[in-house]
Amino acid sequence: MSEEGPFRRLLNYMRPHRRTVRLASFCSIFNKFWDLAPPLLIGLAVDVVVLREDSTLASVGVVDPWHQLVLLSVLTFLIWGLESLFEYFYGVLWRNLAQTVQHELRLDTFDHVQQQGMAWFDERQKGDILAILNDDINQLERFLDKGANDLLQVSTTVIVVGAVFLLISWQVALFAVLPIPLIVWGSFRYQRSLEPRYATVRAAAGQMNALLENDLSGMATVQSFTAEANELRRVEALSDAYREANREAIRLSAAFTPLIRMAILVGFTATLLLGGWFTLEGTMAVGAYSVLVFMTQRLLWPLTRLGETFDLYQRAMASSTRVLDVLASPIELKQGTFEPEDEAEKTSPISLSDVTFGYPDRTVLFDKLSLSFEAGKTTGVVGSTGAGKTSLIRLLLRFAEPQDGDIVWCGAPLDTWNLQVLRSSIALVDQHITLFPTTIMENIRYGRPSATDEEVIEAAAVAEAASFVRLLPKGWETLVGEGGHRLSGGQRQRVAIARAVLKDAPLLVLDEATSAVDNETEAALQRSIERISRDRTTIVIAHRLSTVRHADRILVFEEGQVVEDGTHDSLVVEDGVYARLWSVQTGDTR
Ligand code: DCP
Ligand code: MG
Repeated sequence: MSEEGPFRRLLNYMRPHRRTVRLASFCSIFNKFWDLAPPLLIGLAVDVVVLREDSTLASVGVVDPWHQLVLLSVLTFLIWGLESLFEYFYGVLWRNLAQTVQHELRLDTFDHVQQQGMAWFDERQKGDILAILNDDINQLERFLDKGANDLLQVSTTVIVVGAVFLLISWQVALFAVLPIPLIVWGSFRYQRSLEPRYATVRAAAGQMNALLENDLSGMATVQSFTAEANELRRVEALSDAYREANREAIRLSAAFTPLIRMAILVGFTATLLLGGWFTLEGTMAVGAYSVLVFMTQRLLWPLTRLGETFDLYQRAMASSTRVLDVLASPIELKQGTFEPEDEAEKTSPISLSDVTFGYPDRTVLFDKLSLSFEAGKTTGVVGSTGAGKTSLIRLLLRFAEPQDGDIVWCGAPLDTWNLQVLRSSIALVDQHITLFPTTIMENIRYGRPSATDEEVIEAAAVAEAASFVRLLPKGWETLVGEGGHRLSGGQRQRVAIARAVLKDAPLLVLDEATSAVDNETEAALQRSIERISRDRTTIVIAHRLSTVRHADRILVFEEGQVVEDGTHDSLVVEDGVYARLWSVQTGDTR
């Protein structure tokens, strides 16, 4: 959280647009300026017909009343023309600025979010981030579209009308502007108390979004447990919390306009009575009196709309706090500069020495773990669920950072690497596969966007995917649906393997990559993987031991420690954890 107020922060963010803001403000102010002129024209017209040759206009040289009226008409045309012109300009400027700022803010925020480490995402809910990127940014857009102009115009009105009153009669002006300090003071107080209420509203909206997102992506689970009623209740509770939060804000917000109207009434009545009295006494011209009466009208209406504008402002500030907080959240992942020489990754082992790591609020997972993945060889990693196999891979990709110890590849600790170079050197088939809602062809091409169709098909053949793709009615152009849900688990895995194969990186990591395919396909895949992992550093994580059987070396993990290390043959003979697992899987239950 920043110490600065949200408005300051927003202005800072909008600094590059300050010229446009200035120009738009100028147009808003001048539009109001001309908009306030008609009461003056009416005053002058009354003045002409009442006083004729002694009118105000006569005193500037136009003596003939007819000439005065013609002059007034010309002025009217001019002023209305100017008013319309400035209205057009401020409309175009503010509205386009609102579009530009929301566009840039969305891109900046998303760019910033994409640079965050996985720990940042672990702490947050996707739906809430989504609400920030959509709703909150739109809220800001609405304020810039309309609210900024409203605030400027109300201020202009108060100043111009105040000045005119003062020129005509300081006594009347005194009474007319009397309520204004009260209104300003009240507005600030009101604004202050509205601020936390709208912060609550935005937080509630984020919570609700997060639940909706969860429910929608887990709809199959919801339905299979017939938990629809339950979920509806949970959504209802959060939606109700949102409504309540808004109700709190509305209670205050709705009282504002009537209160201001009452305050203004005092000023209006004072003008009416006092001005009328002066006119009757003959100390004030009839024209001046009509200006006063019309002007108080002009003052009255915009001020009553101030409530609405402050409301918009306060909502926008609550939203901009949320957006700017995300933008200000530090990127904890430090970028290094190291880039290996050509081919160095292919000949250098990856060594972990005394690596200590634990997730936040969990017990330590790796305690002084030391091991090394030999270059150009295939290392199998097995072990019970929760032993830390996937976490080890997360450390290699720097999705998580060790609290102590070093991981060195190509002679450089991973945290000194250029992050993009490091990650492009690793082709990962994740345990939880994400496919994108596009065609199979494009999903595989994600591994290397420059690849030709032929290269994509070749990679698919290596991953044993080509055969099933050809049988699909739309073949390579088949849409896989959100997350790849329109493919079977095993098909999804093969598309993911093809994607990693196409990436052709020096380190290949397969985390339970073939767990969902049948034995026959797995055997075929095994042969392909053996071919592509030749002379490539490969890490294969699997529960099915046949998957790692032919690895050059197998590491057995238990609770974050390597408890056994050797080839399949040596481990089977050793009669330890691995031998026991092997006998279970081969059906030999001694
Ligand atoms: N863990 C955590 N926070 C995360 C990920 C994991 O606290 N963001 C915990 C859960 C486990 C431990 O870390 O207790 C190790 O998890 P792994 O995913 O590394 O375990 P495996 O990959 O070995 O298990 P599996 O075989 O089930 O994939
Ligand atoms: Mg795992």
